[in-house]
Amino acid sequence: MKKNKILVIGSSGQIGTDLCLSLERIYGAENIICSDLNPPKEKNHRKNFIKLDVLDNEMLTKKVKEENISEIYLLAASLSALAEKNVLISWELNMNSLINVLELARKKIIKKIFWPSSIAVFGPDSPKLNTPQNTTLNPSSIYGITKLAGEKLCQYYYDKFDVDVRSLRLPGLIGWRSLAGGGTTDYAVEIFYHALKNNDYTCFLSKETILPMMYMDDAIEAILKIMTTKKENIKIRTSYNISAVSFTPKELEKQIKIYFPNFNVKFKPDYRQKIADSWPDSIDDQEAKVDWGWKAKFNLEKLTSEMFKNLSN
Ligand code: AKB
Repeated sequence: MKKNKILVIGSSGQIGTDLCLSLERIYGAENIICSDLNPPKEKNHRKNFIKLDVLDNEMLTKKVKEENISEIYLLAASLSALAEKNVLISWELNMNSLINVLELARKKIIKKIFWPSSIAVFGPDSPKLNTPQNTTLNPSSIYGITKLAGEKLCQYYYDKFDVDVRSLRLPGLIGWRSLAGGGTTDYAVEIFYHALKNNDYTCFLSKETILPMMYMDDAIEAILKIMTTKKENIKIRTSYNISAVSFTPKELEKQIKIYFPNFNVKFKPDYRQKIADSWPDSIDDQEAKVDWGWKAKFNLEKLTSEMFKNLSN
């Protein structure tokens, strides 16, 4: 009998780059199919890379059947800042990719799905501090609207067709293996590259903009953990709040200056400021802690030291 495999869609992006490595380590590279429109930067990490457009439903279904895929991690998406510039394309990508994958599960071709939601589901009228799991959700960005609609679809497919789809409301992610792309929280990755290369950085958010953030290793652990938790323990089928750390660009600059005392940040807020202002300062992730034992490991000090250690290597 052919072994079940895992398909990662959007494997060359920020989360995919790290997640594929971990999945390959755990399940064996021969069981992980990495797919994207663009090939991975580090080819040696990707044994099984295929070029795949998730919006090409016929090709997606063909590949899933051919490779005997049982689980899909759907990471392809247009993030918040990019989506504001390309509303229709982003709507199509973010929604139709999810529908295509949910349909594969409804037809029992695959068994399990991971799909990331975001803190972008919250809006200006959600509580700012320790934003709870269940609260007012009126996102003002098109990205947030796609994520909220996606959460509702996940719940619907679970209730109606017993589709095992699991999801996390991810904050801004900070990792060293790849740059972020098209998000409002991207400054928190770019700034590290600038600290190493130049002595200055111009931040597109104001110095006091506080946002929820997470080191990539924590995010990967959360994804692996929620996907391996027993089905009956997954009580939330929209998407779980998860949280690690919250800080402002000024606080991050201060932390970086411990390593690079001459580093200097200028602040020139642009259109992304409005998106950031609509998001929470911090997140309450009680349900994730109780239901599947979530706990973040990296605070601002630890993530800064890990970033510099790995980037300078
Ligand atoms: C973005 O900034 O758009 C993302 C997110 C918080 O979902 N990083």
